[in-house]
Amino acid sequence: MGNGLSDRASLLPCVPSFKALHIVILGLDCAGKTTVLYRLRFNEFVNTVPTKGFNTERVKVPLGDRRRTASFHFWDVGGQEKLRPLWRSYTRCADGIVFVVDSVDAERIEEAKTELHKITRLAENQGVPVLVVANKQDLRNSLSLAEMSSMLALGELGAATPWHLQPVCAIIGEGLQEGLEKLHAMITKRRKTLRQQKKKR
Ligand SMILES: Nc1nc2c(ncn2[C@@H]2O[C@H](COP(=O)(O)OP(=O)(O)OP(=O)(O)O)[C@@H](O)[C@H]2O)c(=O)[nH]1
Ligand SMILES: [Mg+2]
Repeated sequence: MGNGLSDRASLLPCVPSFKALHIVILGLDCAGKTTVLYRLRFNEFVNTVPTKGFNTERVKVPLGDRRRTASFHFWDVGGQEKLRPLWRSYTRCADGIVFVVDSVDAERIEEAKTELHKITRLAENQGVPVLVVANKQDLRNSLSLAEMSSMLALGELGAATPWHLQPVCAIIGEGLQEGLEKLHAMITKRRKTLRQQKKKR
């Protein structure tokens, strides 16, 4: 577990990760990004502190029938407002984005929407698949998936951005495996399409 310094941030994300998929975990502060990361890495709940820079972990995720696995290299970047300008340097060579939203933070869902649309609209992120994690679904007053989809205006993400909205409880890990399988499928599909387009040229 490492909580890196932000001044190293622009240098590190593009370090070649062999065959692992480069996945960036973004979202507002306190959404549950680091909880997601450590649940995936250690398969247990880890108490977190606000991320001042980033955390990074490689994780092998079982797929489908569990006979196949995929290697993910996750970059969990702090979500505080002053850190958000750094997000762009992490998504520069991303295969996918995991965007974590706090399902009970109705007050800041508009802010989450703005950040989600801002990052997916960047030229270099065109077509990069997004797994939108509706986190904290264990809490009684969490918004429904339909409400979240509408409040985040997922339908307006643009035809170029494949996305999937996944209900999750990061504390116990519920929904994470399913979400990552969906993300992996979207990435595989995109790569296939890009290969076919390249062949046609
Ligand atoms: N009830 C509940 N609490 C959660 C869940 N996921 C995370 N939390 C709590 O939410 C708080 C913030 O979690 P973090 O993972 O530190 O949030 P973060 O998005 O990494 O925040 P920054 O590092 O500041 O960007 C912690 O107290 C977590 O225990 C969840 O699924 N359910
Ligand atoms: Mg964090």
